[in-house]
Amino acid sequence: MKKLISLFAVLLFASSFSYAQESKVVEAEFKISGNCGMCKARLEKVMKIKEVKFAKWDKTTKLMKVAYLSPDITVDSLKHRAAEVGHDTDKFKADDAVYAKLPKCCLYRDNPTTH
Ligand SMILES: [Cu+2]
Repeated sequence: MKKLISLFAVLLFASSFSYAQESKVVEAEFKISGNCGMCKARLEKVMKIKEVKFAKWDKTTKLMKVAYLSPDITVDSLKHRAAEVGHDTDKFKADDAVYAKLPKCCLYRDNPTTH
């Protein structure tokens, strides 16, 4: 019985903790390397998850503007998503193999352009 009560106490504590961390939409802006409209489409597509309410990347400034649910996800997790499809960020670099498979116009490391 004692064990059961302490189990309940733990559960109660855990649930009150999750109540305290209510999700809210926060905005952020961060740089992602890229070149063109195809990069834009790729980057905005990879940000399309339910925790992201808004995502827009500017090919001239290279800035990604997002509105996302915090603390459900983090900016770092979004930077990671960008790196996974071949785009470098300050935090995560894309795999060379993934980068090499990008269309020629998107190869921002070798030929930075904005067209
Ligand atoms: Cu591109």
